[in-house]
Amino acid sequence: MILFPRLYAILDSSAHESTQGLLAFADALIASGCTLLQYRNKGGNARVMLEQATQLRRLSRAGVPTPHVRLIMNDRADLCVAAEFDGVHVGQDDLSPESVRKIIGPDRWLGVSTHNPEQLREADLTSADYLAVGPVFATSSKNNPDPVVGLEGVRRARQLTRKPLVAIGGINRANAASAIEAGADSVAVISDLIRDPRKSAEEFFRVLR
Ligand code: TZP
Ligand code: MG
Repeated sequence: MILFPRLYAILDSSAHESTQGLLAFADALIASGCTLLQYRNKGGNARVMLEQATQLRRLSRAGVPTPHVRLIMNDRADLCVAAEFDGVHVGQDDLSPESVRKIIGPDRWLGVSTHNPEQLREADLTSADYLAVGPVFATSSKNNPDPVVGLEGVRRARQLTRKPLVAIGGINRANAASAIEAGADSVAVISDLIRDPRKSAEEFFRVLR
């Protein structure tokens, strides 16, 4: 069983004007103690993605000996391996978990997004290392989001799996503790980290203790 960080920060390339902006954002999060970050780029230009991912990898390995920072690639197993990331996160329309596993090998982390109990039960039977459930609350960070599952969806998910469970979608500093109380091990966040990543991450850590 893996020890799962309470805060799972998502670096969404569309929220940043440049690669430098994305890297500065990641740097602030790492400086605040974030040890699990996902790179998400729905633009889908593979070359840009690999370039940004490679720079994130370099950044995460630079500097003071902070605890190991895990970088997770959204959607793309090939780019995970190419950029020497630590794992991949896939949804219901991406490669299947077992296909991803063949590409990334036994040691990297594999996460799977689920939006209802059926998907969660199915994902629980795979070699996924953690499962995500959501959107827990309304979100504007995802195109065509599935229906909101609420805290009740988190509670139900908790009953269906022993894998680490990540709550995602509309999670902010005000409601994060409620997602953990409902049974999540971790919260994945895009928008509530954007404006002031350092302050925001520190506040997440404070409320998630
Ligand atoms: N999957 C379900 S909701 C979501 C994703 C990628 C977006 C989460 O972003 P935010 O801004 O934290 O609601
Ligand atoms: Mg996906």
